[in-house]
Amino acid sequence: MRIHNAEFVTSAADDSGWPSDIRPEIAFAGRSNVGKSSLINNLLNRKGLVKTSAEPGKTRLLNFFLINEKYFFTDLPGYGFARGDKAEIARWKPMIESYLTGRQGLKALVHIVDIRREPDGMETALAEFAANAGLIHILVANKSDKVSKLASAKSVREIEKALGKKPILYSAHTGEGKDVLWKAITPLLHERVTPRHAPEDTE
Ligand SMILES: Nc1nc2c(ncn2[C@@H]2O[C@H](COP(=O)(O)OP(=O)(O)OP(=O)(O)O)[C@@H](O)[C@H]2O)c(=O)[nH]1
Ligand SMILES: [Mg+2]
Repeated sequence: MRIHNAEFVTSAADDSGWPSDIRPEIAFAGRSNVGKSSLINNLLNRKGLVKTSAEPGKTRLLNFFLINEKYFFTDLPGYGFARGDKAEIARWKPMIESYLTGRQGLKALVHIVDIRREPDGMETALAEFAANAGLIHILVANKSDKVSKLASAKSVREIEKALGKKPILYSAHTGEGKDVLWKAITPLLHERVTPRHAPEDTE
């Protein structure tokens, strides 16, 4: 897709801060430091649109970006920057979960993992949560430039085994995988926005 416009809209901790207009929306989530913000910049061919950092925990709020004046991309805060920190999880979980279940217009969760890291229980929980919330779950293994072809094939098998699907190989530094990810996202942007219900409403 040709990106003629990409702009930051707002940051929010909860639904009172989400943009009020509803458009097709794609969210990007994953562990802290996996390269969520870098990947969004790479996907949009913008260098500094989304703030990135070598220090984990840079993105603390939900950040909304308006793309081509038509779609929202949301950069979600990462989890796991303070390993096992209960206060961190207590802040992160409701912020993400209420967004994933309640945000009208949200079509898909792009779940980003680090190619070098075997997925743990947090990753499985996020994938399951997205599916239960009725979202399309797109799995991406980022930082492919950091490993050899051989090591990356092995990691892909491990990630597939843990999370039940083959990830799209991506490098936010070289742009590997960009076309494949756009192919997965583009049709969703052209779908009609229909009301979503939290899982408990549908029973
Ligand atoms: N080699 C390599 N480094 C990457 C890649 N993507 C991101 N990085 C680096 O990883 C670090 C973290 O990147 P961010 O994009 O800030 O990661 P994030 O997931 O948004 O992090 P939080 O906001 O803290 O959750 C930075 O130093 C990036 O330059 C990649 O594909 N390859
Ligand atoms: Mg970030």
